[in-house]
Amino acid sequence: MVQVNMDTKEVMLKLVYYGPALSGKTTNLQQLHTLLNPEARGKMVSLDTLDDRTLYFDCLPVQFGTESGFSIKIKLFTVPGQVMHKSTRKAVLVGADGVVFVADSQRSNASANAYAWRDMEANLQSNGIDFASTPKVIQFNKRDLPDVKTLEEINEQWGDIPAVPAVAMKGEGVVETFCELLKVLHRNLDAKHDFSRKFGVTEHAFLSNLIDRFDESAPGKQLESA
Ligand SMILES: Nc1nc2c(ncn2[C@@H]2O[C@H](COP(=O)(O)OP(=O)(O)OP(=O)(O)O)[C@@H](O)[C@H]2O)c(=O)[nH]1
Ligand SMILES: [Mg+2]
Repeated sequence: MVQVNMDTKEVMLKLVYYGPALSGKTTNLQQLHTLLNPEARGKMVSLDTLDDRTLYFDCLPVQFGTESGFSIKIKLFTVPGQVMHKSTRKAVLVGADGVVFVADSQRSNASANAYAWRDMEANLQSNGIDFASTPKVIQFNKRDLPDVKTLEEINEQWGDIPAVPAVAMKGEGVVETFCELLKVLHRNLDAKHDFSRKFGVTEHAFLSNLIDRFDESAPGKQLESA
């Protein structure tokens, strides 16, 4: 869980976007790549098929500094959602510090979401990562499509786990989802390393440093900085 190197003042995080096939995991990383300032992100690598289905993973490095001199280095990954890529999904989850579960909000996708959720839980556990304490956020994507579950239904079903509605294709909810996971992760760092007190990186400082790296026009930026 969460590597902190005190000598170099670096925090290294691996975050994985998980979910059923075609839910929009790759789209989330593509949007983050577009919305982040070039100095805050590296090259996005996608290992996919000719028709853009993820075959192994996508990877996007994100990096930002804090006033107290810490460098936060994040590697974002996606898994391939198609059922047949089970062993690849497990391999991508190795060493994950947090997950975004990208669900497809359409009612017709409810069982695919549930299957992928159980698959994620099993793969985390078999990698020796405790599912219950893993920081996680659910994104309910594709809110633009007809016959999607209402937000009330979603809250009722998914309880305490933070849920963010999104239209990833348009960039809506993408920044919010990422920031929500980092909030949960900061709390984790606090619990483990007493991060805020020892190193002067409060939750607000942590998030505002990240939000500053997004383009002015990024959906969610104004909301988050308010
Ligand atoms: N209508 C709609 N389509 C979306 C949205 N987000 C993504 N899509 C589309 O859904 C399709 C699949 O998106 P991807 O991001 O490739 O899905 P994925 O989860 O990476 O799929 P796999 O790699 O196969 O697991 C693409 O055609 C996207 O343009 C959305 O918010 N609304
Ligand atoms: Mg993909």
